[in-house]
Amino acid sequence: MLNTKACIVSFGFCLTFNAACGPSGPKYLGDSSKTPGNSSDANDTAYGLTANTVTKKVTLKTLSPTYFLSAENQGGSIISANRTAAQGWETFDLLDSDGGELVSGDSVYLRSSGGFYLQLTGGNGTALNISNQNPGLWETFKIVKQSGTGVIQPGDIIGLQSAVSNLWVSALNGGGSGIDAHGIKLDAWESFAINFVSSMPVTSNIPTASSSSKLGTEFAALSGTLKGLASWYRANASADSTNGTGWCGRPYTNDTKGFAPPFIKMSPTLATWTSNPEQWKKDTAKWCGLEARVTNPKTGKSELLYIVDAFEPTWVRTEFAIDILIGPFISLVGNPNGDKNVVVQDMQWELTGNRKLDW
Ligand SMILES: [Ca+2]
Repeated sequence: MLNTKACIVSFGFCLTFNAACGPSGPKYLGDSSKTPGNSSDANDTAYGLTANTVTKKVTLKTLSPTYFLSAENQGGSIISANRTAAQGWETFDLLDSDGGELVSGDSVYLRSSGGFYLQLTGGNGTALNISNQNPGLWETFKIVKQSGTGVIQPGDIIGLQSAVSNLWVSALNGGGSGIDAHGIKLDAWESFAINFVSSMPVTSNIPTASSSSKLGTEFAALSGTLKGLASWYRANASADSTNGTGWCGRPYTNDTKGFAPPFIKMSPTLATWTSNPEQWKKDTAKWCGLEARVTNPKTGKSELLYIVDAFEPTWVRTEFAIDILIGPFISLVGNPNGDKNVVVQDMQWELTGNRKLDW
């Protein structure tokens, strides 16, 4: 929540910028007919999505040092290899063009959570961005196992080879900063461990726990059952300072099983998306996606909700107040019919120790 408009405005600008001003040449490797992102290029149609295309959610991690690939702001601009934890921006749709099993040698597209495809750009012919929404030849990569052949399994080491240049996606210095596609073979910097999010347990880096004390000392202040005022908000309403994307970086709807704890709990440094996005992301990396059992003390009704957003300090009346998306709020409390005075004074919430990687 807070004011995400600035971010999204600039995000929109990026999108416009890339669509209008994206690289239009020079062409690469003697190919005189291909323009990045131009889906009307004749040969692009051979690389488009087909009825058979199968999509898997994946994370990709460099090997040494280990960092996750991340689409900044969920796509629309740059992609880097500098995140230590996988959340929404680090989770990609891998589109297996011919469907069936994902096997070594398949043509794939990598799409960010915001719907943007990894793309080889023009210019020097090795730059990558993740800002185009129309998959074509310049967005096509061959996924290849580092060793062996056949079906790609979770944890396999793979490389991504551009269909345009035949060069390999490469993490600069092996990980920790940017990526490009300058690799001439599938070497160490071109190697990524692939994992399929759907095949991962919901719980990942945080152990399953019946008590949130198992979350670690950094969560000590939020262990056990907390009580606070619970209010409601809509996912995309200017009156609620929302625009359809939470501060955890993912789009949501009124029916998302999500809530926002107080901003101050999530960012002790008081970084915001607007003031310091990098610090904000660091601060909230441990919060976004955490699962909580939220219980209405009046009815005993409870729901498992996930942290998807931050609760604007101005409106936080009690230390453990939470703001709940309207859909689950209706389930827990009933329909407030637009009345912001409909709140629950002592809503109970307890972190379960599970985390949903989507957030
Ligand atoms: Ca396939």
